[in-house]
Amino acid sequence: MSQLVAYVNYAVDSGEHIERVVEIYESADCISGQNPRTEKENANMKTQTGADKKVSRCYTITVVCVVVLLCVLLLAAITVLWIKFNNLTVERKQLQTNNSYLTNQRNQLQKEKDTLQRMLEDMDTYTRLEWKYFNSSFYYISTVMKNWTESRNDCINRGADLVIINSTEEEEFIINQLNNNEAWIGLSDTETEGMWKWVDGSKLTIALWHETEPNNHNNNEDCVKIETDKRDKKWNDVPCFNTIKWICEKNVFQ
Ligand code: GN1
Ligand code: CA
Repeated sequence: MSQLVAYVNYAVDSGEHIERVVEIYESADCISGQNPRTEKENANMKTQTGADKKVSRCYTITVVCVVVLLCVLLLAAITVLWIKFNNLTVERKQLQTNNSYLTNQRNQLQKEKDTLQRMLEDMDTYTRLEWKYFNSSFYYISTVMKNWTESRNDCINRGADLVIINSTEEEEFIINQLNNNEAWIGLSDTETEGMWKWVDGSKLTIALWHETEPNNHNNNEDCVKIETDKRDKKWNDVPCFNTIKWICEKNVFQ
């Protein structure tokens, strides 16, 4: 049902011309088919249609404005998010770089910690075993006598090796510990005659031979002992099968 407002003219007794408004409710179908509008009705309808158009235009403009505003806001939001995303990407790359750097640092520190831990444990162990400490190394002087190879094996079994002498200070320290005895040191030319090598494969850094040594006496002297009981307390090459005491060395950094 729709509402139709109609103006009806009445002639009354007093001769006055009165207009009354009558509200008629009827179906739209009925209006279109059976009751053609009067001119006034049509004019009124036109007036209403114009107002509707204005309202409609106003509504359209409002909707367009809102849509444009929303688009602008959306664009702004996308731009802000894009900038933030790029910043986060850069930040993430930096964090990844930092992370790998810190991971390396941590691994390195972990290795250093393990080394120091092992050193402390070694120091504790060799101190309890009453090995003598000098300049980052512990020294053990045997109480029994063996040939050069067996002596070396004994040192290895103790977590060490035959002593390697790198300085006159170290030599003096060892001589003081030997108490006028002689002992094997970790020097030999078993592989090639005359090519003296320490047990770690290194060559001589200092040569503390007695003045007439090494002489490879009887062409059978490939192993070296340190002599403190006679002459000038220095090195002499002798047969490797001789049995004497020996000196082991454990460097805390190895
Ligand atoms: C000789 O003299 P003695 O025993 O201290 C030799 C050494 C040999 C050693 C072998 C001057 O020393 O070179 O290694 O025998 N000394 C000389 O036992 O020939
Ligand atoms: Ca000799």
